[in-house]
Amino acid sequence: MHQVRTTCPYCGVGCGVVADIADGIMTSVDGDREHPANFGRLCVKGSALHETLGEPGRLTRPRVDGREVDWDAALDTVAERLTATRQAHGDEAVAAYLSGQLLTEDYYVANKLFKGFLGTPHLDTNSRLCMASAVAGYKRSFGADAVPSNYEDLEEAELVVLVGSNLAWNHPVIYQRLRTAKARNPLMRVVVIDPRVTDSCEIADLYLGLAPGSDARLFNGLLAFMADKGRLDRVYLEGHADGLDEALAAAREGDASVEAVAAAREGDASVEAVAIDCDLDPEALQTFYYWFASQLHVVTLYSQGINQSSSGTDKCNAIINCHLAGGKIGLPGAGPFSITGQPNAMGGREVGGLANQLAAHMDYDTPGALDRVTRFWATESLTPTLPEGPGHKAVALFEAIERGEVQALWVMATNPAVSLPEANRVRAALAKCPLVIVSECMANTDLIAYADIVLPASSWSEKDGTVTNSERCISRQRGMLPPPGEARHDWWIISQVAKRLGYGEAFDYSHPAEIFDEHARLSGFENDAAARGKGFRLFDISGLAGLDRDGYDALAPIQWPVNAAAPKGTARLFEDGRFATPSGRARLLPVRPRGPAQALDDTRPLRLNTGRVRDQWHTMTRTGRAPRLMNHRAEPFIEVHPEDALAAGLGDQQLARLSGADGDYLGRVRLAKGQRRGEVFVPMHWTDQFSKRARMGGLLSAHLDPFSGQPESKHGAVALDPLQLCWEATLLVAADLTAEAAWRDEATYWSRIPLAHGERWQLAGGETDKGAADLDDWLARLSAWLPVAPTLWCSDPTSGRLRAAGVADGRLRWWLMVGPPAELPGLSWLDERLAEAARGDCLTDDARRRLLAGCASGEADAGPLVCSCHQVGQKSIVAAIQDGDASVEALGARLACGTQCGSCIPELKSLIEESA
Ligand SMILES: Nc1nc2c(c(=O)[nH]1)N[C@H]1C(S)=C(S)[C@@H](COP(=O)(O)OP(=O)(O)OC[C@H]3O[C@@H](n4cnc5c(=O)[nH]c(N)nc54)[C@H](O)[C@@H]3O)O[C@H]1N2
Ligand SMILES: Nc1nc2c(c(=O)[nH]1)N[C@H]1C(S)=C(S)[C@@H](COP(=O)(O)OP(=O)(O)OC[C@H]3O[C@@H](n4cnc5c(=O)[nH]c(N)nc54)[C@H](O)[C@@H]3O)O[C@H]1N2
Ligand code: SF4
Ligand SMILES: [Mo]
Repeated sequence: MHQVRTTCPYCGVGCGVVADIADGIMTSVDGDREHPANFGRLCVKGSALHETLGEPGRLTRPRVDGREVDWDAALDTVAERLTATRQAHGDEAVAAYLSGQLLTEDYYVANKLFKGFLGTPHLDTNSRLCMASAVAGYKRSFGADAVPSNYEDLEEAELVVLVGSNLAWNHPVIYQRLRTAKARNPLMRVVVIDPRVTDSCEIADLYLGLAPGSDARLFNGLLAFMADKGRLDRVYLEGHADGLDEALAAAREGDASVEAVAAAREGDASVEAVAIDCDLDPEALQTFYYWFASQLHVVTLYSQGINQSSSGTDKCNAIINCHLAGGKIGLPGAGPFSITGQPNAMGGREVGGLANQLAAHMDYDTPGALDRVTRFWATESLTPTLPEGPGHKAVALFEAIERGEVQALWVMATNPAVSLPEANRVRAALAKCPLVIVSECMANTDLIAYADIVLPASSWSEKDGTVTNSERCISRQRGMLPPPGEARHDWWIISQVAKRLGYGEAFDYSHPAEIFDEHARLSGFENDAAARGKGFRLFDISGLAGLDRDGYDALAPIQWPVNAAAPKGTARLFEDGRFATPSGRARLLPVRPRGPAQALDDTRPLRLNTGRVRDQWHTMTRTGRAPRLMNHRAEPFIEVHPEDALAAGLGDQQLARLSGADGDYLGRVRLAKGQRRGEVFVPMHWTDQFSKRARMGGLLSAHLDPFSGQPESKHGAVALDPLQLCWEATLLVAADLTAEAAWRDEATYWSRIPLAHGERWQLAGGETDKGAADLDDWLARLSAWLPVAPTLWCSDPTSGRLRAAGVADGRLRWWLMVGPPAELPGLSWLDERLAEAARGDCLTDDARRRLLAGCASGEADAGPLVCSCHQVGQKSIVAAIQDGDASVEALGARLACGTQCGSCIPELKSLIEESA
């Protein structure tokens, strides 16, 4: 057995991971105690990494037009078809759509090929849906896309403001660090600003449940408050920042567009007026304003509740304004901190992966950039030359495909068929596009159905490269296992295509270390700190240029800039009050708040909020493979305020339909008191691979921020209605019987939930059927669905309940219960019977009886998983609380829940509260 240090491939915290490898298999993972992001901690997704690996479900062979081919044929075809498209329709008919989940080296090579050699500006990334507004906001204020703060600043702050971030679920290790710091420093305060009560509120001293989209008004109000109370830092402003007067004038203008406002309040920035516009209690708002205004050490941490908005850039600047105005930046424990989502969102920004960027923090309009990059890449003699201006941003790119202007698209490591707004329209555009190339690790994704050419990529644990986390820290991901089948590294695939296009010399890489070296050299190329405004870039890692393979392999985590002036990296930016603008001074921006772009009306009266759940990662291609991550939220859901549910005729756990601009969504209602009235929340994770119709991308119209082009994914408009159903059923099937899944076609609703030894399907249907009580109907249905006919069954026609099982050679093959899932007997007990069957063991007589009768009370289903680390379900926890264990510590002592990664502690606390 040996150990390899690497970096987690999920969120932007960028935790160091130590993986144990034995006989070519990763047997376990642990947090790296020496990594500065996590110091040994991991969250539940990180600690389940080894459970998501393995060949089943992976793409292992290249495919062209549905046929498996060898690599030579696949690469030749890519090159031929790209060339044909360019010849027929011009260079700009070719485009790429990349991802913050590519490694920096993959990203660099793709950007170089498309922008540098194919001469098309149309290369964008899913960071457009994620960080684009934060990038634009930083650039407008600081002159560079640079996150000033770091994780330690969060721990050292006296006030931490979480705005539009559910840190507890989405950056769990940083949340745990903050929680620990707060326990150590009783004076530290935490404020959560989010329309929805989230688990992050567990450590909040103050929660502001504002009207969706009203954040700019709130921070404008704060700026006016600081001015009114004499809390501006005049000395800092004089020395280091411009634009206060304009920003303050705009802040005082008030706002008439936020939807909670009944009457326009032009010219009123009093706390009361702002509170009305944001639909907040004035006293609570005033408290926040006092805390912020009177405290120097404030970190405002913001994420998608700010960025994913049609005025996201302005919202970022409204926050940054307050920090600049109070001098709360460039100090330990202070700064406006945009936390990144994807593991390498930051690396993508560094190489220039956004369509408005060229390379290495140079934009098209950066003085001298085009010429400099042309010389660095030695493309002077090429036709075409480098594009001269920005390309299409993500949403516009798919519109260009729809119009037929872009005829060839190469997608790498992202799933636009799910994650873009108007996802059904995106699908139609993809279906129409003459050439769609998809580089992907997994065999079944919604996007692959639209691909003409499928290229199998290596994945985490197989590939080598670097990622940059939220605090500008560059860490190594290290390869330790061979890719399955013929899967290859992304950088290799791109370089091979480049060679076939005739650019062999410029893409003659044999290892990612060489690419990293080139990237590091470009960052420092003609990058003179003395020449601010004349091509100076803050992003400079020239100090890492020239690393040989061993040096690269041994690279320890380090924060950029890394150069001659800062050979050990830079923990915090702007400590000297010098910014990256031509004048060296930061800018406050005038912000005029705008509410959500999507209007509500009688047909779609509810505000749609979308986001993440604790145990899933995006489209679930990896986390969906770990059964223990599937049970926290097993099915697609809709969180609704109890009174809105009542008005719609819906109860908890009932199935319902949301109808939106571009499609609908079927999910199970979760009554949520923390949800505001008139608003619903759905997860972004489910795809056609896991449920019949639960893709949130089809609910949203594309409303874009004018500066960043980022779509407004947080403020849709929907209608909520019950699903009219006659039956609901739970079907458990052995893994080898799931391929056909004939029950899919008959169900109005289905959800697939992988188990350790098979699959669980939640089914519902019969909108026009006569119902579930008829036993003959069910037996016929089951015989049509499954190769093993029902062998055991029992039914209660009066209540419409049925239990049945298929047993072959004495072994359990499937099990069915008609009735709502709330009545499930022990799922893990049933899964264990499937495990027995897989081992060839027969059912005992006792087990046969229990299959029909349900389980003894001790084995009843433990309910939805709360603690994923120790597999503790909600029902067991509630039982323990009722038994007297009414504290997190007591529950931990009895059931072990909450004792490992700590992510479920907020949920434990709310269960204790609810039970009380
Ligand atoms: N478990 C898990 N963790 C992840 C990911 C994942 O898929 N799963 N993805 C990663 C990625 S790529 C990203 S970008 C990050 C995202 O991390 P977050 O930004 O924390 O994630 P979201 O859940 O999308 O949205 C955050 C919050 O914004 C709130 N919000 C909605 N509208 C508004 C508003 O108008 N104002 C305010 N103030 N808040 C609002 C939502 O209610 C939600 O609680 O997470 C990363 N971490
Ligand atoms: N409504 C709504 N929409 C949203 C959001 C929201 O909050 N609400 N959030 C947005 C945000 S912030 C984000 S980041 C996006 C995320 O959305 P996507 O990027 O579309 O989702 P992922 O599932 O992360 O897609 C990554 C794909 O790359 C594959 N992959 C993984 N590693 C590799 C690799 O090394 N190489 C290759 N070639 N493939 C690989 C995975 O199997 C997966 O299919 O969604 C956005 N869309
Ligand atoms: S916090 Fe993020 S980076 Fe750390 S283990 Fe969890 S998912 Fe991975
Ligand atoms: Mo993201």
